[in-house]
Amino acid sequence: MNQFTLRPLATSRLVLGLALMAFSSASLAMAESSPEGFPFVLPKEKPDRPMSAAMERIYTDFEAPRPEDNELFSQFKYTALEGLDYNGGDGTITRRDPSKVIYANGRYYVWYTYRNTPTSPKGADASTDVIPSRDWDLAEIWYATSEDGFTWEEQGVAVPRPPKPEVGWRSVTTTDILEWEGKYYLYYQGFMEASGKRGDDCPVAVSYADSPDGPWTPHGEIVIPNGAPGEWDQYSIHDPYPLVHDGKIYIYYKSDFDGDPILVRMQGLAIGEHPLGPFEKHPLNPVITSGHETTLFPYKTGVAALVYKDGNEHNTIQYAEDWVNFDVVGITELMPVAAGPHVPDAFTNTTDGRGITWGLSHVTNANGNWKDNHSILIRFDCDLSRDVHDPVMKRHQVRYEVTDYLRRGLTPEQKERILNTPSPAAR
Ligand code: AAL
Repeated sequence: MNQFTLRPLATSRLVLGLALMAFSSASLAMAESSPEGFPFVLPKEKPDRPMSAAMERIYTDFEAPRPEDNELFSQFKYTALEGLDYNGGDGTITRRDPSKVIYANGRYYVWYTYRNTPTSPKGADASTDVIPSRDWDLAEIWYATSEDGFTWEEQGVAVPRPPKPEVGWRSVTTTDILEWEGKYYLYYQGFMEASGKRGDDCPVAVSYADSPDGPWTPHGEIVIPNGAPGEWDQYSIHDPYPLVHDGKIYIYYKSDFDGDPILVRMQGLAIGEHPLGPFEKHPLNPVITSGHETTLFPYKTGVAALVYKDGNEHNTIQYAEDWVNFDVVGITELMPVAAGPHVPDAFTNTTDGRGITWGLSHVTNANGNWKDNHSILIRFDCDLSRDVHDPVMKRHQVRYEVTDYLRRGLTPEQKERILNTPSPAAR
């Protein structure tokens, strides 16, 4: 071995040393050539440095710069319910639009739209006194109870269709529950004609009881009326959703409006001091510009909302400190539709809302065949709670299978348009 041949260990140390020197001088050069770059470790608090609008936003609009730490972000997991029969899915039985889930008398309660008709829905023109126009036509409000939230026992009808011409004689649907001063109130859509004749038109009515098991007495009057002609909510007052805040009853609701070419769906708020009204619509209505069925829960001093299906801000979780002016605070996917969460502090007039971890929701056209159209109730779980931290729920990638992509293929018209559009090179 001559003096120029180095032992292997010495060689590797020399190479490593040279590499470290090269790296540090390169990084030093970078540092000297430009101001300090954004740090490698994402700051948990907003850093004091010039930032892009997007970087500013994750510190100003969201509770934390990353979803894993955002209490108002969650994925959703789903479980089939046990105990409810759907006639083999032939479309004659539907259960949909569940209420919030409450806990009373040592068990859980849920109310929902129940339709049991000789046929599946056949459209407004073919509808009769026994043939439904739509999935929620000729329906009643039924209820079920559960010990664990997974297996449910149907108890039967809570609010039947009243005789004509009382409000809801055609169909009573899409209910939600309020507990107030020891009494129970069910708010629901009261149809006076088959849905689809003009549109999905209805006001909101209410029934009350001393027990969640009834018997329920209809108030017999409209409690949230349709808007005046030309107003956004002139035809439909849907999805009444009561919460207690500031010693009052806040009822959020949805309306379908415009319709050129398709309906716009937004959500409003009506506030009352007594469960049977009067309720005053908020002057800033609509208060949520997107979404479909209403789903909200007290959170800290404000209220959070699950906003899904429609509008620019669908697939978002929103928050209003003042219960009126909502901001997007989370973005998620595969959200529960028509969700009725278990909200333990829905009626406690809380200023320290704890959030939610589960509830019931629905899936429409449950067997994928509009000929047998019906909906089913399912359970959803999430971590939108200040008292739970479930990292699995905080994952921000919902995995879809190849089949999920491929079953959303082009329509024949789209394929034809694409094939008949010359490529830029051919123009
Ligand atoms: C639901 C709700 C209301 C509508 C119809 C039944 O998802 O928005 O209840 O009227 O669809």
